Amino acid sequence: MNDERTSRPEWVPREHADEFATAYVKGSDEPSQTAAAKRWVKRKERSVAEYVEGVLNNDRTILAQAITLVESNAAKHMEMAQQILNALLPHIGKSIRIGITGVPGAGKSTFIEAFGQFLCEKGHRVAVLAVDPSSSITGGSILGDKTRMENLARHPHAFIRPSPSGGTLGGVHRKTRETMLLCEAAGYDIILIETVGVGQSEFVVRGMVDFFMLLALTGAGDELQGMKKGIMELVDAVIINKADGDNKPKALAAKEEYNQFLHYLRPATPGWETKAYTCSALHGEGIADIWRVIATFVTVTKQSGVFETRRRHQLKDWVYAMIKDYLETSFFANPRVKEKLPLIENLVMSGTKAVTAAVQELIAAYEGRD
Ligand SMILES: Nc1nc2c(ncn2[C@@H]2O[C@H](COP(=O)(O)OP(=O)(O)O)[C@@H](O)[C@H]2O)c(=O)[nH]1
Ligand SMILES: [Mg+2]
Repeated sequence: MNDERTSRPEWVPREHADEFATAYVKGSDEPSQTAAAKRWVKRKERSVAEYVEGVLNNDRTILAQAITLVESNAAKHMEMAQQILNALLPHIGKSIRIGITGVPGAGKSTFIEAFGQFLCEKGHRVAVLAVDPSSSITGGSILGDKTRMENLARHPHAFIRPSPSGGTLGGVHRKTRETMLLCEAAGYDIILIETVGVGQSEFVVRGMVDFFMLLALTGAGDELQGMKKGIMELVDAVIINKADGDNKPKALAAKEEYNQFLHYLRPATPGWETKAYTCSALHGEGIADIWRVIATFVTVTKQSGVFETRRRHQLKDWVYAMIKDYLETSFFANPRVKEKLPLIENLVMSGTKAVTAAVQELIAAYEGRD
């Protein structure tokens, strides 16, 4: 009776097995994988035209699937993603792109939750993306953020996508940029990009947004010293967050301090004076003022042409960034280079081989001239 396909449930006592009429047919050992595979088959059946139509109709499921294609490293998916993006080209670029950086704990996610809801209530459609190079190592630090953006995530006019994981910063760069374009085609007119400011990520985000802001805390003196040199020259506004309760006087003092400091710096955007402002993301205070600042920025820079010029340069820079990323990946993935690298590295470190000679040898190996 106990053939291969039927089994007794675990709770049936072995010695009384015959008294129980219960038996079940063994299923697959990996039901979830089967389900995922089925979904994948279904997804694969979608044509480029269906993706394009779905994104343009702001079908969130199809938008999310199109983003998954963009995030995939498989050549087949990349090819399809490019066809989709090409078809969507006339519908992109019509949003305001805003980048937000700051140390962990500055309140970026809390700010985005408050700011995003404020914008949705004003009738905007808001997409929230993240550039988080650490997520590929830690397995996604944005996960905690998503729960913090609970209210915004539930809003029908908001779309939140965590940072793509894995790969080089260049890879994350491409994926985030293309995700942004898909969101624009889907009708999101405000794009918020959060970054933790690790490594080069603030340069990457500055290179894809119109307006870039730093979320700071009180105690500007300490913070300015600890902060990476140059960040202040990248931003269009410094927002002193947590200006509430006992912290408020300190926040106002910090604002003055930042303003004095900013006065001596070259502004990030020609014709725009970078200034400090205060807000309380937690209590939603100062949020409307920050939106007014951004709206003024957009008007001023569109009138002067700086807005459009920056976008054009960003496109050009993107071409070069992608070429560099491609070449770097291709170089280190080259089997000849891989074979030679550890030995040459050792020779250089032990002082037996000069750096330039080592590099020339590796490049020769890469180009097949060795
Ligand atoms: N008092 C106060 N706390 C805040 C404010 N904004 C954020 N926080 C708190 O600061 C902590 C870090 O916030 P979070 O948004 O996760 O920071 P992130 O790491 O920059 O994304 C959380 O405990 C927040 O509740 C604020 O305006 N006032
Ligand atoms: Mg966060």
